[in-house]
Amino acid sequence: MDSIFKAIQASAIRIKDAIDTKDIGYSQKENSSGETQLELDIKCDMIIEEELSKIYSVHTVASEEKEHEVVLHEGGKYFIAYDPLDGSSLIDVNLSVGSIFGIYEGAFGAKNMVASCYVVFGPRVEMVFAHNKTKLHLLQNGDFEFVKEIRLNEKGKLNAPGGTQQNWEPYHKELVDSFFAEGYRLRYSGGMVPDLHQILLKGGGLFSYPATSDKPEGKLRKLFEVFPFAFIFEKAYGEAIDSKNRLLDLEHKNIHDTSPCFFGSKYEINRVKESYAAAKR
Ligand code: FDP
Repeated sequence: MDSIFKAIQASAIRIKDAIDTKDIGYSQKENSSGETQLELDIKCDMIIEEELSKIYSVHTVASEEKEHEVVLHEGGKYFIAYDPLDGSSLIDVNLSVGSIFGIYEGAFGAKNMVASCYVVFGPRVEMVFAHNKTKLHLLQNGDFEFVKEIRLNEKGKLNAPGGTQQNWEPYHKELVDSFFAEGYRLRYSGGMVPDLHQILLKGGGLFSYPATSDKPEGKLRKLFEVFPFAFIFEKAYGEAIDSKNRLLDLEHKNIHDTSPCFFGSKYEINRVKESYAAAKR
């Protein structure tokens, strides 16, 4: 596991350099979700695959930017799903972006997740790695240094509601509004990594990306985004559900499957469960 952690750190340093210096123009290609890829998306994907291919314990990788999985070492035991540059549409306006990694043992699947990690590329580069605990590291002078363990409070103050409001179910809008009525503050940049990072570091709150009329299965991808963050939130004493079920109990059929998702501290997640259960009764 330590060698994987080091390979992710090496990728992060190279990605930071690519973000700072490389062309961010659109390529002629689309990813499997039908989004036009940036040259930078492709570059970051390549960097991560190169770094992970140096680690013999990595059996297979799956990338949000690739249609199919790639077998790296038949004898390895880890299956790593990664989103090389999440929120890359925010690059041209210079908002924070991130890379996300889900580390599975034996095969891809929520029940096989053994660790997860993300890197935020903001004014500073930070890495959060969850194995037994959720730990924050900061890139300083070319090295990632441990900063602290991340622990959520029982209740937070931030509300990050994703998805197009026009397409929300009325009961979802009521739920979001009820948090604002309780004094919660809106914090939403449109990048999953910085939005969830903010909730983790400010002690709690709610990030939601619900089922909507145009996206009944949600937008965010299970293996690359939803399961890794679910693991991180649980190890930080928070919770992560699809409105009813624990995200890490969900199955997937295709590596690019999506799910509605809610991440937060215990108080907010209980409120989500109660209001969705009442709406569906
Ligand atoms: P993006 O499309 O810019 O890559 O992963 C998809 C994602 O960003 C997440 O980072 C983000 O939380 C979400 O989409 C934002 O979606 P909305 O614009 O629909 O809120």
